[in-house]
Amino acid sequence: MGKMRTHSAPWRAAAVLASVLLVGGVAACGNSDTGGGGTTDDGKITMGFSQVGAESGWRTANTTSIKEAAAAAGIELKFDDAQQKQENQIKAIRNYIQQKVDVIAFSPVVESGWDTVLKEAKDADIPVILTDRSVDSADKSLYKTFLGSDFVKEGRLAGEWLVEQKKTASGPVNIVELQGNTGAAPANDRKKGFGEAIAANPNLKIIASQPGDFTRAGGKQVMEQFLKANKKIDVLFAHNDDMGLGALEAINAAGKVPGKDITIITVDAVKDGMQALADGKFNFIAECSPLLGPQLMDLAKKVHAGEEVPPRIETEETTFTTEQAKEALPNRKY
Ligand code: GYE
Repeated sequence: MGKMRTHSAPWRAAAVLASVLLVGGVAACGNSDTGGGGTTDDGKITMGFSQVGAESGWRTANTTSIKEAAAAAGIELKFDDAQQKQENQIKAIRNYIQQKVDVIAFSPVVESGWDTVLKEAKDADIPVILTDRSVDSADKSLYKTFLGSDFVKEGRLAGEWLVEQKKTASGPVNIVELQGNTGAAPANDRKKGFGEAIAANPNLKIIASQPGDFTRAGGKQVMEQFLKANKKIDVLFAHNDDMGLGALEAINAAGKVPGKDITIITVDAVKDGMQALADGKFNFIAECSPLLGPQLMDLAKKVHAGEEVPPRIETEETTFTTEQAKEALPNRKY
């Protein structure tokens, strides 16, 4: 008996520990809406979505589109706002892997540095869909598809319009550029497309180019610097409407007339941008549609069912002049 007693204390401690762990485990599972499994008992698909942030009108419209489309498609959405930080996105994706969601979708804030976490999702057999922005991973098997715009094309359309406008210019045309957040696909690609297009006319020169992080505050602040440092600015190319709208304040404060003294070209065509264009403060917008929700939910259903999907699905978009903006504005959804 005595012997048993001496053994029973550590054994009991181990048993208590085991039951604590067990209860902890059950509690952890209880916290997850999926009960630790992928598809819930009612057959609902669960999607874990990591959003870039809420930096622009485009982003807000994109988030609304995704939430509404998930509800309409009967998909349970777990949504995380990464506040423009890659580390937050990686954390959210790891959480989704742990929760064993059925599908992970995300819009990568920057292009590089995703291989490790994408590999973890692949090893866990959870399909990943890239939406809006892409990654630069060489291994394309790390994700099922990329749904979004052709950002190089948007930059090129903006540049081609400017080349046409300035075809009779006899002297230098000084351009300043407000870039999106450093390392983001739309910042890299819009810069590339625009640069390639304006190379057609050696008079067109980018004299300054800085990130304004796709925000109004960033656009205003960087435009102020541009105006201080450069006497003659003929054109502003902003990688999105919000930065262009922020820049309007700086241009007005400097006593210049936006749309006249400085030609303004942006990308997105959200309502506030279209209004500025209709009012003649902007001169041209290359559209980028944020309404990706319905297509994303369709793709989620397909990859969940094991169906093949095309590796790249491009959003359809157009461009707007002032006249076209006036016509389109009343029916604009975002
Ligand atoms: O143009 C900008 C947003 O990734 C296409 O991100 C998106 C861009 C969009 O902040 O307004």
